[in-house]
Amino acid sequence: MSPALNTLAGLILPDRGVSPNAEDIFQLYLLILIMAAVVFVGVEGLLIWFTLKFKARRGRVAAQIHGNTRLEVGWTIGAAVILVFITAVTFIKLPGIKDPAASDIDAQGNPVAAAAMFASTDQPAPPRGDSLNITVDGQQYVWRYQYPRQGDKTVFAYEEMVVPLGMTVILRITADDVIHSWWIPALGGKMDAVPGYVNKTWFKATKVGTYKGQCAELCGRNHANMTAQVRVVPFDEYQAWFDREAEDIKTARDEAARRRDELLKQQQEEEQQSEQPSE
Ligand SMILES: [Cu+2]
Repeated sequence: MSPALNTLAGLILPDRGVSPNAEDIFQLYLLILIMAAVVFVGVEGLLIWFTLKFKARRGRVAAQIHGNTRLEVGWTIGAAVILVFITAVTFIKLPGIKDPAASDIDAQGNPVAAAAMFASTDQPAPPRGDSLNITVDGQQYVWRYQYPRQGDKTVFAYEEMVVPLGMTVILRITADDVIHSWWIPALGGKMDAVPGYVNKTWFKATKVGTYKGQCAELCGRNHANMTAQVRVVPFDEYQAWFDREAEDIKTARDEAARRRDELLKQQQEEEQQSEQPSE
């Protein structure tokens, strides 16, 4: 595409999806946009043409017309057909948006064969069960991500989520204080983060990169600063990041525990000293 066309597309189109659900949303948007554009150009074109063709002229008398059954039935049926078509396509696309796709890799990062899409009324486990389950917690004004433990390693992160390429990532979304909304446009639709309730959504990134988003529910005075990004990296890089984070968190925890013990001991010593009668 030429630069001018690209700029125009950037203005009127949402981010191109790099996750199957985001791509389905993009295609639905594009389909409805094109149909709406055809209707818009048709209606406005006729309007402008009629305004010029039938404008007032000296000596001309306007015809008085009352109803046209064929035309009226025609545009009623036409509009109905368009709506039924959009509804049908939407329902065809919905399962692919809602239900997690099969992961391209397993928990050890080994590639697995692609599996078929499927439909369900609630979010089921992805086919074959391979997934990375991350809890997303909205807090005024930051996103917190809790990763599943690997052995004795625990990892959490703020603001930036790091995930492996091709892995189906299941998000369990909740909030601590007020309602927030998780949204990384390139990776799928919005999902509300509600205190005391868990909403589920998912994505499977098909391209390495950093995808930005931001809280999509006005949640307080710093709402605008509540950004989020997902960094998609090859599996080995992800595992290295996970191990490093786990190590850092463990070091920080050990250090905090050591300081706590130290303070406790100091306090006990002071108490003992004050109990001793002064001479
Ligand atoms: Cu928020």
